[in-house]
Amino acid sequence: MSEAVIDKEQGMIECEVVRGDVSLAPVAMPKLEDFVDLIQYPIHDLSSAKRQTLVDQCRKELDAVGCCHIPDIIRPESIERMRQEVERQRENIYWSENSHNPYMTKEDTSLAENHPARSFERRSSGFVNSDILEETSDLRAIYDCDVMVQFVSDCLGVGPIFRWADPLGRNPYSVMDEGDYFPWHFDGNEFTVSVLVQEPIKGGEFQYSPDLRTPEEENLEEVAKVLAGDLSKVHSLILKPGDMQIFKGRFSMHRVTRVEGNQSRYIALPTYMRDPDTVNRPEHARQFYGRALPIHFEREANRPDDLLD
Ligand SMILES: O=C(O)CCC(=O)C(=O)O
Ligand SMILES: [Fe+2]
Repeated sequence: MSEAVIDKEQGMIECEVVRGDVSLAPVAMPKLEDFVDLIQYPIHDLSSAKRQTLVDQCRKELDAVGCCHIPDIIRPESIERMRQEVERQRENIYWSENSHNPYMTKEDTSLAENHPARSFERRSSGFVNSDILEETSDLRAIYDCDVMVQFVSDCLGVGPIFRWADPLGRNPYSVMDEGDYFPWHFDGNEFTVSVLVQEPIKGGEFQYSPDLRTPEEENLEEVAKVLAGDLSKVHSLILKPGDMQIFKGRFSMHRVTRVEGNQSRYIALPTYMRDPDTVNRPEHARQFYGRALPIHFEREANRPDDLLD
């Protein structure tokens, strides 16, 4: 649970993270300045001209190419703490070696053979699911902080937004070892923040086709073109550890190219939605995060839009 306090005179937001029973022995939780470079990026100070310039720039990039990139916003010490968390969680990673289509739905042979939902690619990658993040995890603190939610909302020009209700997918680490590949897909959530934690020696490049579909239009023809190898409208983003990107994963189809070399790629993925209740479809949860929970079945009929998924 977290609380943001807005000081109206100063226009400042303080981020206070409160968790569990306060009478228990205190746990050292990272504070905003422990993970964000607030000197270069004063995202906590609503009255700051520097913040406004940053938000304007992000909005422009999101409108132009469906994604914005903020270099070096997360402090190196925080990146190192997240890297160590992933290493400690190695044995708890859910690894997948399934084939999936861009919508994470089961094969439907009643569809035409050239329908994108019948195009399956093999994924090999893993997740440290959100439900097993450590209590003092920097990723958890970043996600719990209302300053971050407000900042992402301002950059997107969409508000209010909420942390995703999906207990597995809301803020996982995605892990890719040598040879792993994450195929083209749309996300179950609308907006994702990515923070690269460890870069591979080669490959592991994030590629996306901006705003390929809308809540009203699947745009199957263009989706099929990308799946067939037409990269003419595809963008690549080279991230460095500590960089942050914001992108619209439900509408921009994306993938991560094969990781080459013996250094794994780790990335933190806090996610956001316009509604506070929907979660992944059970099949999507199963394919991405290894299992579907009762909440995925209970809320299956409750969708954010009418898209295939
Ligand atoms: O690893 C990434 O950069 C993106 C992973 C991804 O697309 C996802 O988890 O849905
Ligand atoms: Fe994704």
